[in-house]
Amino acid sequence: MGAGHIGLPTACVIADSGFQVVAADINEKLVDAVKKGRSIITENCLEDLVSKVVKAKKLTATTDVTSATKDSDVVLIIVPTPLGTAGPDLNAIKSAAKAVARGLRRGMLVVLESTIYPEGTKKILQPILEENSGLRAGEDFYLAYSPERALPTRSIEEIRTNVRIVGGINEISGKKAKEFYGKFVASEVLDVGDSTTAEFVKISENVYRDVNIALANELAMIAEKLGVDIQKVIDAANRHPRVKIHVPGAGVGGHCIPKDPYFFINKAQELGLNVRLIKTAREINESMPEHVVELAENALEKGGKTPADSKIAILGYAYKGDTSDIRGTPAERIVGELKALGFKVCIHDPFVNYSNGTAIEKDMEQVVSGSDCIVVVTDHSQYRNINISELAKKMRKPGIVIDGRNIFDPVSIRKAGLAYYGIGR
Ligand code: SAJ
Repeated sequence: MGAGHIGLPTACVIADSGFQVVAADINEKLVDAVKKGRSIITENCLEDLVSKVVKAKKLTATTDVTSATKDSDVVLIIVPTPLGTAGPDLNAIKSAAKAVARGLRRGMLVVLESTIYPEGTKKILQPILEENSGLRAGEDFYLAYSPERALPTRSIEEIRTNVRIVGGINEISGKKAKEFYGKFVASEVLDVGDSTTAEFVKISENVYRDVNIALANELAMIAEKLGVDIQKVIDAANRHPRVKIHVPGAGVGGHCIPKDPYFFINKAQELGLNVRLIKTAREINESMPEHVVELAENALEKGGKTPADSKIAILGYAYKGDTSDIRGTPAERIVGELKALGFKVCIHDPFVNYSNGTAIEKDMEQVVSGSDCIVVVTDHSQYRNINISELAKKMRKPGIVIDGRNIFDPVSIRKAGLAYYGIGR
């Protein structure tokens, strides 16, 4: 249930391992594309795999979740839990659960893969399934949690090869889930003993990343003031066998890392706890787009430019390199704030075609030509190979580079006659 960014690659991997799979989704466009052996989800190798398993008649698609459930032995719920005003929004899980419950039969296994609050499988999902089916979880049907942990751009490979975490609402449910995932996961399937622990694992992983990126960003702020290059510091510090400092940058985007900390923040509040570190990390990372705007604004002012006579070229709109995914991208805020300040902004991205009414160009030369300032927002591979001296020729004086992903060598940029500002360098 749910044939989106993770659901569809998962359906394909399972179908490719020999199971008969039906991808059920409320989005007709998505379902129609799958029926034709195509994908409207962009993910490496996905198009080919959808086509292969549909041709082999191993994967079909439907918008009728209840009948898809009736025809199945295992149901995986893989729907989004986007950040709403009061925290992560669980409505998709709840409505999927109702539709699944109406098709539930004895002996089936239901697994939730979407990120949810700790205790969510037992306290949110289980009652909906039981009330709408009249069956008892853990007795009449089995219920487990197994977080999807695949990195967008490498989803197919990671669904197949990452260690798979499972936890049941009772022992037999965990055992059934482990047995199922063991049929197509190439590495270990780790039963952590219960669904709440499995939920906790998933949120912890993304919080770990958020807090570590925030630390890198905070160190970068100190380095910037001291005139120290944070990348030199990180490269040297990471030679220590027990240190792994993350990469400071223009902001943390995507649909997981900026949202998942709120599962802990809200749950902790309910438990009477104040999780200061997790909240502060969010604040630091959320402030980074604004910092990038300030760097550009200050550098242009120093160069004697006003917003009215400045053109800014944004390189990259996606939330991370080499993807067209713009969910939660820091670029949206950077562009919005620069425009609000009165700057003329042009955007280049090799993969992204649109953004809320703003044209995104594919021709980098056109975007960069005549600009006073370049702001790198996304670390697309192609930007790392830019010919700096050619770039300098196309820009207007004074020529400023704001490197929001620390992908350039400051020395070569300055040698080319451009001013360089990175995050912490
Ligand atoms: N970023 C930094 N500095 C870093 C690393 C990343 O600023 O050192 C930024 C990136 O530019 C990007 C954002 O963070 O804007 C997130 O990118 P990401 O590649 O780190 O993570 P996601 O959101 O694409 O995928 C994460 C993954 N989680 C972990 O690595 C712990 C993935 O495995 C999960 O499946 C996914 O979240 C999810 O669905 O939860």
